[in-house]
Amino acid sequence: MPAYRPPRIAASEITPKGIYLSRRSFLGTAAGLAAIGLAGRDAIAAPLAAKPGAYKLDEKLTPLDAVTSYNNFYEFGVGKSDPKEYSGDFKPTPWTVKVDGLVGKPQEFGIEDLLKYQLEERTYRMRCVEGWSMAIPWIGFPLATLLDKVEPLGSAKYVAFETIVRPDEMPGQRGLFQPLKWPYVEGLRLDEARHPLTILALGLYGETLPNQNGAPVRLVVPWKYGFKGIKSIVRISLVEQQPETTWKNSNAREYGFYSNVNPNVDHPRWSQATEQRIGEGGFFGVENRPTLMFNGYEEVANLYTGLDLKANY
Ligand SMILES: Nc1nc2c(c(=O)[nH]1)N[C@H]1C(S)=C(S)[C@@H](COP(=O)(O)O)O[C@H]1N2
Ligand SMILES: [Mo]
Repeated sequence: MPAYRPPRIAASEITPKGIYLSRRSFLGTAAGLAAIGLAGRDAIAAPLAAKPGAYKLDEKLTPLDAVTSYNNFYEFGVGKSDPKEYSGDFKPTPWTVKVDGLVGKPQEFGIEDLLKYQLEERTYRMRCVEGWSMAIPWIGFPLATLLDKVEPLGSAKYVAFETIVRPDEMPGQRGLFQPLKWPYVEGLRLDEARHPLTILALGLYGETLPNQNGAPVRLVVPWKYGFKGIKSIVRISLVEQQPETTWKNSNAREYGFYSNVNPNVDHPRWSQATEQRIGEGGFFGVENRPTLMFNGYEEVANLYTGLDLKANY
């Protein structure tokens, strides 16, 4: 989310170069794994087994090549190709996630610990506030599973998340131009955090997360704009007050705490009524498709009963 209306996405920028997988059933096969190896060798570390989850999409998957080369991850630079290009020095292992705050049992979790939870593959529709979208087969587990382990206290009302600060490995965190204040922080209301759709992702497309997608662990909240999906998480804190969030801190008029996908509430500088699905549109460019309320995940509507979604954007 730069401070200007992003340019229309050039078809040349998003046209998949290699093989892409349009059927998830292909993934389990040897040919599927070989194809992933060819398309994403540079970006992806290791296969990650997961049971097929209940959340599937009857939509074409966004090609792996686009998922791993058209990113927002300002710690590696503000350009869409920067995260892939400049995340090669980032070391996602070893890693621990500290879970603390208003909990009965604060704990530190290694990635090995998180990998023991029942991992599911879930294909989610993803919508960036800038107007582009993807359909991504994530691998992860419900955030609620982790929250249960630490036993939140009754006084906990929100969950705060924090990304790592590592200027030595993240070129966007060093140098003269610092687009954001570090660490990148995000937050959810506790009931949003516990919603079964909210996951911590450890992989995508049958493999562990590439650095540019938030290795080794990131948040995925499919009914909210993409910036809620904080990457490379090192700390999760249960708190009483609404936590600070990076984009609201950066520009509160344009970005709010809730950030629910809502075609009826425009960004001050552009409409949110339609979106461009990355990898679609063929030679002549990208087609617009309508953006759906809550990104199509209407089962979350009851979380917001009585809340004015125009005022609470
Ligand atoms: N730490 C951190 N997390 C982040 C961002 C970032 O700049 N830093 N960008 C956000 C934005 S704006 C989007 S759209 C998604 C993009 O996720 P993807 O690159 O895996 O598609 O990551 C989100 N998480
Ligand atoms: Mo975004």
